[in-house]
Amino acid sequence: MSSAGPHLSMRDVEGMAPLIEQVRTGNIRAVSRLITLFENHMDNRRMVHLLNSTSREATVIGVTGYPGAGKSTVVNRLVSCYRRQGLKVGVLAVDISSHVTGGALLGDRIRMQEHALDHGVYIRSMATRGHHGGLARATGDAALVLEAAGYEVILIETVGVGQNEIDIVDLAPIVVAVVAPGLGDEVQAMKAGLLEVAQIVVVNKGDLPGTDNTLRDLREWCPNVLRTVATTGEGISELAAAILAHRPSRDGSSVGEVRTR
Ligand SMILES: Nc1nc2c(ncn2[C@@H]2O[C@H](COP(=O)(O)OP(=O)(O)O)[C@@H](O)[C@H]2O)c(=O)[nH]1
Ligand SMILES: [Mg+2]
Repeated sequence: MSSAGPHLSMRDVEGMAPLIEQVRTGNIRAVSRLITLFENHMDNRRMVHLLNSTSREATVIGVTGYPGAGKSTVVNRLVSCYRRQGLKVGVLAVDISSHVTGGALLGDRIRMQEHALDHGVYIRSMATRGHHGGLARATGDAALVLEAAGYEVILIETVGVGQNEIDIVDLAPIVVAVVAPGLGDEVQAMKAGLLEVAQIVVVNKGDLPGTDNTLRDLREWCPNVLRTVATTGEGISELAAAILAHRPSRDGSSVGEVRTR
């Protein structure tokens, strides 16, 4: 591709047809290349139109919550669970402040190693480039690429609920909020925000003291509160089933597309 600017010419986009064809066959290198193109040419809507015409149906799940709540551990377990059901799974780990969470991401990579040789799993971290809206768009575009490549479940991990959160509700029709017990005031403070975005609330680290209190507390606010111990896998198959049960019916809009409000 000749153009290096943010905008691609029509010729550039037409020249990508073979790449998109490879994506459709599930070619992992083509998937990576196309996601990188989206990251580098965020403003270009033409590529999205090309992809839209090739999209299938994926279940896109947002997983959000404070750092350390256990999101990555839960996601890793969900990947195994959906793989056992024979589903192809994509993971997009949205890294909003890489300088702070660099260590955590490294840990994530090590944890995800068990899926490294599984061709039914695609894992990618999406790093901040420019403003949050751009990151949200690139992540939505990446979800579209994965969907076109035949991934049936797409998990988007993002830090929240706070100011830095990308608008996960715009990307994922199902949002799972992960909290750890004993957060006290933190849980109180995030309750309202949680319930605004999450269909399912997970109290992870259910092996720790304070779990029952946190569960009771959250159940007064939200009908779907589950307990997990992601380190052992306890409660994960129930969570996986609850997520699929909450899959919204199709309204014709494309999954992963950033909706405008
Ligand atoms: N005790 C306990 N620790 C957990 C559980 N789930 C995750 N952890 C640990 O909590 C830490 C943070 O987990 P991580 O998945 O990276 O959290 P994230 O920042 O939300 O993605 C790691 O050391 C995990 O091993 C759990 O169910 N129980
Ligand atoms: Mg994480």
